[in-house]
Amino acid sequence: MHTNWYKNAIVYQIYPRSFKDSNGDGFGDIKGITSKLDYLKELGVNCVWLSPVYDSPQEDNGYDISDYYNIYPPFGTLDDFKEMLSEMHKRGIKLIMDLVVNHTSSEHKFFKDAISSEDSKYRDYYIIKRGKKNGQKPPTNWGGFFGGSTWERIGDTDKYYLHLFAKGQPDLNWENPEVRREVVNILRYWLDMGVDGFRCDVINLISKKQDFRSRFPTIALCGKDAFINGPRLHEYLHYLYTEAYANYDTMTVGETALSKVKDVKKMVDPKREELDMVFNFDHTDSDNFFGVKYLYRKFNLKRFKKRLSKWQYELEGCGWNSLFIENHDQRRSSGRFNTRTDKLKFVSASSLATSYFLLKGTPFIYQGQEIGMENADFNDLDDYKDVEFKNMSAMVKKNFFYKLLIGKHLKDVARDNARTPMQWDGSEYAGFSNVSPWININKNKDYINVEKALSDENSLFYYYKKLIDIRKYFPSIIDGKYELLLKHDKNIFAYKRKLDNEEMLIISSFTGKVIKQPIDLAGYKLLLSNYQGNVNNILKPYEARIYIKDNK
Ligand code: ISL
Repeated sequence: MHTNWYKNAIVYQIYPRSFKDSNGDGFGDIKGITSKLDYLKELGVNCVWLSPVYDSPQEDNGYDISDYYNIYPPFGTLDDFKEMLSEMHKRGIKLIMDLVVNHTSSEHKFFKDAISSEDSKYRDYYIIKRGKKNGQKPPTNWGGFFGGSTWERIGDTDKYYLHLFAKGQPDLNWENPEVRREVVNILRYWLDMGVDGFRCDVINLISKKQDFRSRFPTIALCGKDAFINGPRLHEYLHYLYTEAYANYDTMTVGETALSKVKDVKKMVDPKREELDMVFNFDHTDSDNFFGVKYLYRKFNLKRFKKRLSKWQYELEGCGWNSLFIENHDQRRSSGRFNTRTDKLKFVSASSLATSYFLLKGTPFIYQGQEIGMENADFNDLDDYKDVEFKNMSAMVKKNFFYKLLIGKHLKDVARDNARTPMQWDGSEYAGFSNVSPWININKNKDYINVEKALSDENSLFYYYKKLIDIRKYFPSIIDGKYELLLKHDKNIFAYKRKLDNEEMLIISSFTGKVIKQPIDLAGYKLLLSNYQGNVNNILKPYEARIYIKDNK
């Protein structure tokens, strides 16, 4: 029943509210996605990860679910969903959905019932504790992912509910077996409909230490040892596997921010039957301190390589990696990781793409990444809509210490940077919609758009397409061992992938300068480069090359 198709998957992430609006309300929808499947087919991906489309009050753009069995009406209907799924399958594209089960929305009927009375059948579905000082103070000093306390008082009672994210995202109590059973029902419902797997949102947070006591104060995420990689996490993951995934040919990828490789090894060891792979953020955090994106730190290639390589080496033979440089929570990679938005844009973006795409694991492309979409960079702070941004800006306004520490970078790291509408063409609303959309379109839509990319055979789009072809063709890219070269070089990311006689050599320059190319290329044949006319011992600005050698 269970195959390893996830190893051959090339995944495209769709953030539905910003992908394509089909009915002129300025908001992306499911029919819009269906209308663009031929575009995905042309790119060559064979799987889509769809960010949440379930019914939701949208406080956190759908990561706050009020009904797991229905679609948010502005996205369309269940019939639209089934049609999209069948059109994907016709094109050989699988679909993994976002599974958000660390928390529900506060509008979910279970939560509404739970807080309506101490005797509610659903009271124990959530984490509700008595506050300190007769309910005047929260039960603990824990700090949440979007800033502020993790506790919200229930009316004027002395009780508080736990929410690691926004107030409208109460955490579920996984200690309660009925909660776990309900999650299995949700999984089976979508799997029975034909969905191929799940991206499991913040799945490393579902098990909490049960002491519920305060911790030594820290600037961010105080108390995190109580909720990251909790004591029963592996047990819960295995339960979902045996009760749901085992009966279907699924792919699962868990989001595990701030988990360490040693914790993840157990989650992705196939023998333990938990998850197929996880998203870790060590490499995307290489331009900040302590995994806190507001604490900006200059990008450093050695650190980036070291972090990626650590996961490559540590999971070799015992688990699988996911590979990504963008998603809906990260700012755009264009202009990040030493890449450029000037005339070196194409070479720098394609060099970065080469470096991550041919590592061992399943690659993900976030919508718009393939055409080099850039940060929103709005002038007016009111144009940012994200709940995280609003909470953090409010904190910065209120607190001088925060202003000093993080105020400067708020806009650079805003999640809306990657959430502006997909730029299909250069028309007034970028071909996304025929009315003004829910969030502004990037000013650069005239020259960065799909229509332009498709009409230029040297575009980033076609470069990604070639990388995808290479992944599909050469077995060493799927199963070959990884070997980092030039570990101490601060400008070049180079590595080998080896399987039996087949050996691939990948070289990516991360600098705008012309530099020496130090690797002996004897016996290698050039497969792809982002320049024409390569000179063996010289690398042009951001030059990338992929070589093959047959050791027979
Ligand atoms: O975006 C982040 C910080 O800016 C991350 O810490 C993020 O909150 C974390 O990776 C969890 O993300 C996921 O769960 C959140 C949701 O807001 C994100 O969009 C989702 O990817 C809560 O469901």
